[in-house]
Amino acid sequence: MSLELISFKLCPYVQRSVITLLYKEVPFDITYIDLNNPPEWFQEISPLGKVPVLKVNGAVLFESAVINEYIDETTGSPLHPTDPLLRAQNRAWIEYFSTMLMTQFQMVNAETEEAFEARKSDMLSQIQRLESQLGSGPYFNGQDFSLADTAAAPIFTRMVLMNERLNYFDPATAPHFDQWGQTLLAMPAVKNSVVDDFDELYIHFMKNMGSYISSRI
Ligand SMILES: N[C@@H](CCC(=O)N[C@@H](CS)C(=O)NCC(=O)O)C(=O)O
Repeated sequence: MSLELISFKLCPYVQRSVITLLYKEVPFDITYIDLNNPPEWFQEISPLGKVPVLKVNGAVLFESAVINEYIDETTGSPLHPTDPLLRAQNRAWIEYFSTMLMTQFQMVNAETEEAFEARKSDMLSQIQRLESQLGSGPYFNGQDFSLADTAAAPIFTRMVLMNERLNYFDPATAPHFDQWGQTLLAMPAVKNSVVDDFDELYIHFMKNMGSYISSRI
């Protein structure tokens, strides 16, 4: 099976698929594009103009949750739970993590202090709701690493860099969430899921957004 992942270096949704592929030790090629100036071939194959796109022997898949399930179903032992109720719950939480990623982006993008504070408050509420869902770990479902973990890890990759500079989240307020993040960030599949200069690129991105936080980074 030939797999080619179409990526943008800073995209958290692509990162989810990279984590799944690395964790399952599946060989793949990765092609980076500039989303500000997407090539014509990409616009032709990506129905929503978004990454990730996964080309499977030339066939196109899009949407990170769908791509991850496809990778999971066709390689190695499944990461998604086998119990249908737990699997459905995991799918719902994966959607929740997508909302958190969007809130995180809105924090970066907020033009005014007021808008930033509103999005920060959304993020902290979302963390609290998630905290009440988490057990003692180490993973989202307890002992078993799953697609829910691969979908949540990109939140932590960015949150660490933001929080070092903006100090908006106190780990003591959500200890399970914090511990879970530390566990995920220590995993080789997560560490290696971004480009080597990711931190510099993300900080540059925040600084040059022209948003409220740009001057505070
Ligand atoms: N729901 C999509 C979201 C993907 C997404 O928003 N990708 C962003 C980059 S991180 C994108 O390609 N944006 C380009 C655009 O919206 O034009 C998924 O989970 O794959």
